[in-house]
Amino acid sequence: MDPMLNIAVRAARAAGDIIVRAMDRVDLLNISLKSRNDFVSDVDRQAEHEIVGILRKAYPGHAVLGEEHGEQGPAGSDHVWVIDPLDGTTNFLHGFPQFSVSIGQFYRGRIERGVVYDPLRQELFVAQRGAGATLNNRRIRVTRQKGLHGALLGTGIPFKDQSYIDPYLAMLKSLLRDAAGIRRAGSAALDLAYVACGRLDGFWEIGLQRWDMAAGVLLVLEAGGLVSDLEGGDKYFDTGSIVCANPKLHAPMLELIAPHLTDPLRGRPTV
Ligand code: 2AM
Ligand code: CA
Repeated sequence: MDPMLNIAVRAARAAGDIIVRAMDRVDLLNISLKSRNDFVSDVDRQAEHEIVGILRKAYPGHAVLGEEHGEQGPAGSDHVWVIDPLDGTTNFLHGFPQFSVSIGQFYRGRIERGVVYDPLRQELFVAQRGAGATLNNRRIRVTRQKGLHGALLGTGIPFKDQSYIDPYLAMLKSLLRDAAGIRRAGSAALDLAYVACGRLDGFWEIGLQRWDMAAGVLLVLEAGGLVSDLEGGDKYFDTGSIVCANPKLHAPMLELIAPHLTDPLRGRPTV
């Protein structure tokens, strides 16, 4: 395996071990609120500390951007690791078994490597630009689902700023008319991984952070899918809004989303 991916996988598994070990003592954890409905626990911080330690030891010249500790390492490095130590913290704190570790590696601003790890199911999703995407070492691909009829979609419901709830619900209403079903599982990184491996036909969400998306975006692209912002452009990392699906389903999803776009949604909503 590519040496950088190898390190990323080791770091993701180490963080996953910390998370799983903590699962049966969630009631003893120190939990605080970062902002409305946005929780963080000791486990998030410990898992991030572990990942950063492994990455920085292997690559002291690389920078790291983590959800909990922000930026570390040399400023201006060409290599930046973008990590979410526990994606789906709310699920984790409720014992709802859907969360993941997400590690993406950028070179000169472009995502090159991505690892999403589900420590409960021990499912390891890995992607490298130009080299495809795998789940537990087996090649994965997006589905061939042609349109919305019969499609299974994933999404995220805005949880912070309620002012986005109306346009979001209008989108949801349009999409669920034809879809076979819509799931809100609570870990954006895993949702993206599920699109990549064909468990979901498509996914959209507004107000994500770079660390929620980085690795998952590359998984979808390398599995043959399309990724865009709500308007079909490539500003998903800047706007935090994302639509992804197999190439045949992506345009029909954008078409149903377009009538409900408001000006704030074209920018960077903090949902
Ligand atoms: P997090 O657990 O790393 O914060 C799904 O909507 C995404 O939003 C998840 O990737 C999750 O990442 C983030 N999120 C933060 N707070 C949330 C909440 N209260 N409910 C659902 N998702 C939340
Ligand atoms: Ca996250």
